[in-house]
Amino acid sequence: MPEDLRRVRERLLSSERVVVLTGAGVSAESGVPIFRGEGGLWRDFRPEDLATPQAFKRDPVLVWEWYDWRRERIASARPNPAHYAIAEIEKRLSGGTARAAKTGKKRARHGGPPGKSFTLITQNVDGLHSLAGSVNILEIHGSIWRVRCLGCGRETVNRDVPIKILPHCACGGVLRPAVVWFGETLPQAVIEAAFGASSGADFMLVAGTSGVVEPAASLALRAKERGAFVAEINTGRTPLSGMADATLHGKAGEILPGLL
Ligand code: BV8
Ligand code: ZN
Repeated sequence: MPEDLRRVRERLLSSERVVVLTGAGVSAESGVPIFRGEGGLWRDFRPEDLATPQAFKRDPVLVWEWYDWRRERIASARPNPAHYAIAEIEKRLSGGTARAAKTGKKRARHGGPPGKSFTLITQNVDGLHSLAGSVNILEIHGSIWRVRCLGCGRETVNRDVPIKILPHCACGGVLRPAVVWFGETLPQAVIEAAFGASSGADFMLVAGTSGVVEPAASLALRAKERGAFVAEINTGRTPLSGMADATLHGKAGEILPGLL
């Protein structure tokens, strides 16, 4: 086993408060297109051009065509070994939810024997982490399967593939994807939980993110500042690579199972 992988594995095994931060690279091997870099997202648009309230106001049909195309791709995607490995790490840290259920002891949401905790913070909106069995998840950019009415504000799950464009709410209002767009603040409670978990972590794994989007990228810096061991898994270098204690170069779906 390569030296750096062994080092990260040992560190993970001896850690109590583990946080994993994921980006689109973790879903790449499930066939879900990443945002930046080769195989980038859609026609010749940049996410910053489409994932904004201004873009939706200007051309809601174009933005819905983009989300409909992604929903279609995601609907036929399955979790890959990276998703399953992250779910397994959580299970081991929370003493295996199955065992917890057997002892009947009610474990706190974060599960885990006293002192041990696991939090998954994902920028991904595809829902593949929960499909793979992850439980304690903070979806900081929302979910592509939830929609919100611009009229009455109601938020519901909508899994129509394809979705009728332009979708409307029963109240007549236009529906938008319930995701966080550029220039929009992340839900206060979710971002507080994410910074709280990152501040208290003794180990953070950052996998498959280009580390350019804020405030997600700052979560890794926060963990590092507060003394966590930060390991990065990525096929390329990112602005976070310099501060990481270990950088595992390669595909998340191949490296993560090696950590178990
Ligand atoms: C906010 C929507 C407060 C959901 C997304 C100026 C004005 C206004 C704001 C800003 C500004 N300057 C900066 C900002 C902040 C802005 C921002 O960060 N801009 C960036 C572009 C500079 N952020 C915001 O606006 C955030 N809100 O700050 O509120 C505020 C409010 C007003 C004014 C100021 C501040 C909101 C951020 C959320 C934006 N929403 N998406 C959706 O449609 O999905 S972001 C979008 O990028 C996705 O959500 C995605 O999750 C996210 C990050 O991308 P990654 O996940 O990292 O994916 P990417 O393709 O980039 O990289 C993939 C990586 O994987 C690569 O490194 C690749 O090498 C690697 N890889 C590929 N294959 C594999 C792999 N690794 C391992 N294995 C593989 N197989
Ligand atoms: Zn409505």
